[in-house]
Amino acid sequence: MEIQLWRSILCPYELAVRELVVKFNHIIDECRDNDIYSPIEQVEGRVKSVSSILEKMQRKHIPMEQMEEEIEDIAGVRIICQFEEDIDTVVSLIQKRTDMVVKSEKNYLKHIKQSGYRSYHLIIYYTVDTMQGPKKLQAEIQIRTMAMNFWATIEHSLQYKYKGDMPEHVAERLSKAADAINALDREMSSVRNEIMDAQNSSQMQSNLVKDILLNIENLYKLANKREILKIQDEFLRVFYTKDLKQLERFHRQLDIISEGYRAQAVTHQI
Ligand code: 0O2
Repeated sequence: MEIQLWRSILCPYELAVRELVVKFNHIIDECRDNDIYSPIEQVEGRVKSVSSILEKMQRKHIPMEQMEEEIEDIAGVRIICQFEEDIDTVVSLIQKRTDMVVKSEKNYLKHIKQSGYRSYHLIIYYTVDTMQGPKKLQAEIQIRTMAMNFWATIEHSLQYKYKGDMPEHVAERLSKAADAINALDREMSSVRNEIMDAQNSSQMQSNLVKDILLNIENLYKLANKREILKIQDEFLRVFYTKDLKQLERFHRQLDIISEGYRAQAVTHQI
């Protein structure tokens, strides 16, 4: 196949990966804006390299004309979660979406691969709009925890190094490392609620501070400087107490004060 043809075949897959990464990152943003814990920690995407596609076609005896149907992971997105429990949440989020249709699922958490590999895979149909019109294509979504990702990244590099012929002693050490990763995920899950609480509080605090500062900034146009300085001092005092409840109370009070000033400004205009 000519290089030019590869480019035009892979171009819609580039678009699909970019769109999917934006969409999954948007879930993180939505959660942050609403002070909700995000089941997604990080999103990565890639289009499979031509050499990797060719290698897979040779290994699986796939003819060129069936490449797009048979190679399901030309577009690949990886979703990294903090905890194993988050993986199920992300899977149901994807299943419920109207812009992605699940073709198949592989649960390597329940059926751990012999190498020790753990991850949840979904093959989806996704439609992109190109200059030639809509194109429905397939994409693979891998969902795993940070710990699983750490192991898989290293194991993948070693597989590449040994070209599928990994020495027994290396495979054995990787298998032991996979057990340790599994234990780590379980251990982290046992303190999940505490970690989530801490992260939610920190996100809540940062959203409150953002709101309060915006409110104070707006007051500069309406209130006198002395009053604003007093509010600022009070904000700093409350902030340094590190007490979220006090910060919430201050936020509510500031809202009432701002509302009063806004009403006064409207009355003056009339
Ligand atoms: P890359 O470089 O990640 O794009 P297969 O027959 O195993 O090649 P299949 O049946 O199409 O692939 O699907 P499967 O088993 O779900 O694996 C697809 C992808 O999952 C692989 O892509 C890897 O990314 C990942 N994966 C599967 N098994 C392992 C494993 O044992 N270790 C690691 N590190 N990753 C794994 P590719 O094709 O390898 O390419």
